[in-house]
Amino acid sequence: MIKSVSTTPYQDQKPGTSGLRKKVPVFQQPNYAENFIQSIFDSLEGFQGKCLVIGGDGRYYNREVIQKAIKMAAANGFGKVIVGKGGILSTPAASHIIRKYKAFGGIILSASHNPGGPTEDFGIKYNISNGGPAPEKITDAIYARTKVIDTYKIADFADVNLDRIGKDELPGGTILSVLDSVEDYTALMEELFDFPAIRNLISLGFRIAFDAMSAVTGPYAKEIFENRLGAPSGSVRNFMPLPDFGGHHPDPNPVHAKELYDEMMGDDAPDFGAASDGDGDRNLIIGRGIFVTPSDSLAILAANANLAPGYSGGLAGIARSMPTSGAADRVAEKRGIGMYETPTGWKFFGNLLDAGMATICGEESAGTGSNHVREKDGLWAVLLWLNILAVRGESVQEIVTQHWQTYGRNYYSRHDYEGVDTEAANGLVTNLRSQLASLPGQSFGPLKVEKADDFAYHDPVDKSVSEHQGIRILFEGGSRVVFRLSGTGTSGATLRVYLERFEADSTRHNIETQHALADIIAAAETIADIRSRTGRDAPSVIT
Ligand code: G16
Repeated sequence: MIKSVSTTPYQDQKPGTSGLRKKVPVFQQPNYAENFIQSIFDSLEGFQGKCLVIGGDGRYYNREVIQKAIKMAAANGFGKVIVGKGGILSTPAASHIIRKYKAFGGIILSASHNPGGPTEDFGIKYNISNGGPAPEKITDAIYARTKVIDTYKIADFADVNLDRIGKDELPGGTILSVLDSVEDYTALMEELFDFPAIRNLISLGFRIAFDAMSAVTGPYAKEIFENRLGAPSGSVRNFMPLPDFGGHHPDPNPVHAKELYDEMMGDDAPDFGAASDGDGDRNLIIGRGIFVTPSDSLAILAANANLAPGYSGGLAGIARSMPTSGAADRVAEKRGIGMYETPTGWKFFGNLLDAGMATICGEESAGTGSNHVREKDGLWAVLLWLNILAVRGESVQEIVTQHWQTYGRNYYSRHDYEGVDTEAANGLVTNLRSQLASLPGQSFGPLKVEKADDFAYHDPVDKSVSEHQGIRILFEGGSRVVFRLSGTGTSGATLRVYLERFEADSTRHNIETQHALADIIAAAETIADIRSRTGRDAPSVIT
């Protein structure tokens, strides 16, 4: 039986960089999740009888919302619902399942790298039939709908069994299929990468340490690294997905994966360290004694991708988000392939990938991926690194150093000021905007501003325009600082300050990063007045 339930709208359901993210108690308000899910369905056309994929990263409240989403999908007329076993799908696996089973779209429940638990974060996002996050046109329509919604539809049947793999017909006729995506995902990875070469490398004693951060990639990583590639048991750590990620931030960076980082910097470090985040789309790459920045990782993967079977024909082009360093641009230039600069948010890569203009994409926020799915993919990045290491037979350190010698080094760092008062953060951005016209020509220490703007993206495929995507201050000589407010935080505002300096001279490639960027850090402070406006003496996180 289908029920139509009266509801009242919430005014705060605007999707951010990647869907709607809020604290769990916000999602637990009456009809909060239902309103948003119905608003998604109300913004779509033509899904009657079609298939919807539903899965999440297993965080606290995942199971409850999955049950609601299944009942609402059935009531709204979807003919089939595919759900991950236990309600769990990593974000890249969800993208793959949508594509493989030609679904109409998918609902992904995740707040990515944000902490989980009864008072922590939760999120819902919608992905379209190409497997990628809905473009702004759709997220804008969803938001508009949330503001006026007055009813939602839900089927009145008992909770379904999410733990039994197989198919069932739900009352009303919708087919429910529960599957274990590890098999499908692993098969895709085996097509792209030279598993025998990696297995051989590992059999020769190459040691890997993968930290699943008590999050969704654990079962995938165990299967791939230990069972298929032969890494000794224990190579994959924290592999049991937990609803609160063991109380940690499942954010793969040197700060939140500190134990792994310290081990990789210590004596007797493994050869290769890596981690992934809450929903499996981000990655951290560390060699023995060297952390690889996500921007460098993108450039190195793009320069060497042809060593993996899935990319042996070369790349059509590379895309990166605007705040990501220009390291990949140098690779694209040398190879004579397309280079695209998009706003922050994986959704902006979808059109370029669908049009065959870009093959590999990446972001400074630890996301890298390719045209194999339409999400960034943590394990994919780790496997491409392993494939390159297996073929080249060199260490991470050697590969990175040689890359810098060939292309120059883009020193790069991001300073985050988290939980800043929203008004203060907005004031800081407004103040920066008001300076854009007067900054060019001004000097800050040794740096002279060449150009300053508020980044706007003109999508070359659908011609849509996205404005106000970050304040860029470009200095003569190629250094720059970018300021933007995060679109994924759930408390107050997070100011992100992205700092970059290019160094061609290889005798100057071993400077400590913060030291190498000191002039730019000082200029950023003077221009934006960060300390007095945020009331903070220092960033909360430096990566
Ligand atoms: C999401 C988006 C990414 C973006 C990141 C950070 O990642 O998919 O494209 O780079 O947020 O965004 P912001 O700087 O606005 O916080 P994830 O891994 O959180 O889904």
